[in-house]
Amino acid sequence: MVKKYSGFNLFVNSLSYNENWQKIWRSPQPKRSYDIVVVGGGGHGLATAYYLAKNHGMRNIAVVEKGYLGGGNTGRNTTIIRSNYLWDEAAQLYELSLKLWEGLSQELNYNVMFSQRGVLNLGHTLQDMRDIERRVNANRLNGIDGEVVAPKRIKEIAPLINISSSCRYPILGASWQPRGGTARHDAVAWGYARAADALGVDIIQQTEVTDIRIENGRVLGAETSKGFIQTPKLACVVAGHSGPVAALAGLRLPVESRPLQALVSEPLKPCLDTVVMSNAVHGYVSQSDKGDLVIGAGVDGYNGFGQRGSFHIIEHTLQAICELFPAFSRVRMNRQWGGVVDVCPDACPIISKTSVDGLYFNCGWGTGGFKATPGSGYVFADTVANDRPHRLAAAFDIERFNTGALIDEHGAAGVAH
Ligand code: FAD
Ligand code: PYC
Repeated sequence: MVKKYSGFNLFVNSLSYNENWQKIWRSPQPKRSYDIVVVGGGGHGLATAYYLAKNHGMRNIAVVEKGYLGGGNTGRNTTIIRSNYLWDEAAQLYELSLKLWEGLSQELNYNVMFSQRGVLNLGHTLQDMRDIERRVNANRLNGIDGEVVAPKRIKEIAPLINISSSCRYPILGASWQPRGGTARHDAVAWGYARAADALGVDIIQQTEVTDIRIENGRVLGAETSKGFIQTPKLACVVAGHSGPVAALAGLRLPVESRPLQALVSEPLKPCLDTVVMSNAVHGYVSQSDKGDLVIGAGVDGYNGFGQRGSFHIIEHTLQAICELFPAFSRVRMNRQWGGVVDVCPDACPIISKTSVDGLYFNCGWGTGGFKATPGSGYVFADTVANDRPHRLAAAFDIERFNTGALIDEHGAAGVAH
């Protein structure tokens, strides 16, 4: 039951450094065995556990997280949500996700602050505009909202943007997805965690999976920093750490881990109530509910696991943002950070069984997996529960790297890899 707090209680509890506050999920010690262990307590792992419990009636599940919930890319991303991908397979998966976002606060009874403020993907060259037209047409054939808009309309949507034709990369148009937007990243992790915990899922933080025990081609369980946990099904959702975790099972995944940075400004009065992305000048920006400008760009140009990036990327990103929004050149930046994203050669995820029975991977979301959190958890839970790909996950099986049936979404990924 959710405890009610009066204003006085709130005041007293604030002085207790949260000690008396009701915890919104339990922190159990790991049991000796579970029916399924999900490795990784980011949004995707927590959503997977939630849908395993909710849609598949499974109760004996653990989520094992080496740090704290959402401390990976989930809590480090710029929270842009859209479903305007080019190819049917990707568009349908991201659109499932967008539909789930539309009811997620109600579903979880937790405000994930999903805000459908629309997303503009700008075009600066004739080739950009051809690509945008092709993508918008493909989206509409898939029943996904989208239109091609001209600079005048872009200026109405984002009045501070510079649509002058005399700048270095003039804006020629954009794709506009009104149902796209943003959500509050840590609320997504916490909302799924609370709902999963209420269905009996054990959420175990500060516990690293250090080895995967396999016998006769089957998973037996995971060695962790809190001891061995037996399980017939291990579902790995560890984003930038997918390569090293797969190596624990002797597997090599077609992913590369790269730093991806973001930064936020000092808080401003409301001045941008949509999301603007530009692949050509290379930056994206939205304004958070606190007023900060939330800004990002492309991945750093080298592989690595450090959650930081190179200074020249920050400089380049801010040049791009100032080119689009000259007024922002006077804004001071507050904080900068990096995450580690796992990038597949076709800029699409892997949602898949593996050659080891009972071992599953959901990874390779690269720079764009936050938007997919609900849909990814939904189809991965179904895949793991039934030991066969969900209909919308089938095209994302790891086998595509053997068959060559790649789904090239570099264009729609909107962020350079
Ligand atoms: P994570 O949140 O990274 O969770 C994986 C978890 O696994 C981590 O918490 C980690 O600690 C844990 N883990 C790793 N190894 C182990 C182990 N051995 N044992 C136990 N636990 C382990 N996507 C968008 O759609 N829109 C955006 O605007 C966007 N912007 C981005 C901006 C930045 C700066 C970054 C870094 C990413 C961005 N992304 C964006 C991508 C998005 O953040 C990710 O694709 C998504 O959050 C991945 O979620 P996840 O739950 O799979 O991974
Ligand atoms: O995939 O839309 C996206 C995105 C925006 C910023 C980072 N990724």
